[in-house]
Amino acid sequence: MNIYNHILQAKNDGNKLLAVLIDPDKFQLKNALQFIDKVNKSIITHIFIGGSEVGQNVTQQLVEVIKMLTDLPIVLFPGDVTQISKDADAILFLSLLSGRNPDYLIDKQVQAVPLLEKTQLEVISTGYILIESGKTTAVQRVTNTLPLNRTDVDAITNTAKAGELLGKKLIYLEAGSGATYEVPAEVISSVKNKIDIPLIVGGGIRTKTQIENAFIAGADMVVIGTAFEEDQQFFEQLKH
Ligand code: 1GP
Repeated sequence: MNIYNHILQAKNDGNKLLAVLIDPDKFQLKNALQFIDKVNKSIITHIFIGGSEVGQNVTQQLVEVIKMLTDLPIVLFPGDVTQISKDADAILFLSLLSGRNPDYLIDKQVQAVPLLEKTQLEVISTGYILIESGKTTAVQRVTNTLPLNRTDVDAITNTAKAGELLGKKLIYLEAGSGATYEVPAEVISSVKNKIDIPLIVGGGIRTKTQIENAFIAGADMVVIGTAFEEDQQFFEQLKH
């Protein structure tokens, strides 16, 4: 089964998914063996690879190494076209729907086409929505866009619905890596009630309770980067 159909099936069956986000810019290759061993023994279902500010070729190297160490699906979550690796399994083909910068709505995607044509990557069209989270995050800085106001539930929900109507296969609510506040539960549940496609939520989630709250509110998949980077004991805590 391809990766999207698996996510869709999990959503329909009510099985929750958890992704670890590895940022090639921050991750030390020498720690890969130990880190991925923890990932393999945990409840994590997907490995996302990507970041807002990543040097050329770093992603390709990282994907090659991680692929040797795990059977989990490797999904690119690219901040730029330079982060496309043919050795991953799938790519979230992101369009930044919360912003009004044409570069991140359509231009990067056009640039990506000739690169994607050289790969077998499963391309998953994803509406990416950045939500204000208490500080200026890297996504905001790099894309030069404003996040949506976290209290404007209608604007966020309508943006997500517009993404679905445009044909996106996933909606990703993003507070930004290292966010002070995660996406509010009322935002997640409002979006969930409005769309039929799977819903991913990430940014600023650091505790088991926050993960559970996101799932209860309606997230089908939660993505965590910083908490695993900073505290590998967190893998253990999630088992209980
Ligand atoms: C994934 O950007 C997030 O959507 C990851 O955020 O690093 O705060 O977990 P954290």
